Amino acid sequence: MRKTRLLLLAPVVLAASTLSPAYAAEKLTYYCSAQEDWCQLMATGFEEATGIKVSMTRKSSGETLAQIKAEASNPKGDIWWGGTGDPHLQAAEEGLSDAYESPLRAEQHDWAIRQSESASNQTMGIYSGALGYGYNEDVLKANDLPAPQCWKDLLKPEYKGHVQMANPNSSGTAYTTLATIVQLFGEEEGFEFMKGLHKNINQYTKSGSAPIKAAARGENTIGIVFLHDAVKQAASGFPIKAVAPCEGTGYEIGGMSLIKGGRNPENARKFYDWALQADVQTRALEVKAFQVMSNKSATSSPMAPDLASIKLIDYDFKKYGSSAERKRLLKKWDDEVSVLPQ
Ligand code: S7P
Repeated sequence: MRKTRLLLLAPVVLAASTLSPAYAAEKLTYYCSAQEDWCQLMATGFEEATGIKVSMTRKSSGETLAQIKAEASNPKGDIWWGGTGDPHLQAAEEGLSDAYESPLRAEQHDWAIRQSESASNQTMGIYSGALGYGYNEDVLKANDLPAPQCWKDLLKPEYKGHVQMANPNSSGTAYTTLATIVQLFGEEEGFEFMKGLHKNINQYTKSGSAPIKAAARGENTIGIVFLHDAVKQAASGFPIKAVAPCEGTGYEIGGMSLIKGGRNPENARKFYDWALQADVQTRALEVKAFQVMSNKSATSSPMAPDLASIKLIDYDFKKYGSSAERKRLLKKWDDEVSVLPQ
């Protein structure tokens, strides 16, 4: 009889503790769209630094945006860290993120602050990196293929079945590719390029870095990815060569946003400030993440792609990160490119 009463009381006690501020102060629900190992390093680093328990979900940039939208009436996440800036800008425009100005702001590069200002401080630039592709030198040689150097080389018939990229709906990397090609060649020629490329694609993956990981394993030849993701594979000992395409290329400003209506807003701001520190950003090198970090004092590796030596386009983040343009381009790609026979 006594036992039953105790059991009945237990859920009540649990519910009360869930609501108590002391309990809430120890949690953070963290959505991450960078590479899994970097996401994990940030989660454990923050837990060690603060004692706050982190619950992490890793998904690609487009997928995370879709999840935050789906949860908007009952938000589950507190902070979204990493992933390309365009979907973070779209989240800001759609009122899914909160404005915040960190005390660490003055330590950040101008490009990171500009990204934030362009979205009324509802997102923040945390790293930058150029788009391009990488190929497996051994697989290329084994197939007697020439080394590609330009975007347009990827349209050549000899590369049929040798090129892989992600699906731009799920992947921020692939959406950056689509927006880059449109900005580089104009919309009409850009879509002709995407249709020509489609003929050579062996698979559209869900995650942006999957094509270069497959190339590293020898299961693919050329992967369209951010250059730092190709360099990561080379630095891990795989025969991967990174290519900054001869015509010029786009780039990303990776984002961080506070999720509107998150249950632990104070802890989310703690994470935000912590993630902007130079020493925290320098730790990216431990997992071979070779982006240019937003904090001006973060250390970069000599292996990191040198953005100053790459022909970068003036990527229009405002336009291509806007909700209407991103939706329009993705629909057009779905309707006119992905449905074509290969
Ligand atoms: O951390 C590496 C990186 O390439 O991953 C992010 C990427 O958007 C995540 O993958 P998806 O393409 O699948 O969204 C980039 O922001 C980042 O540089």
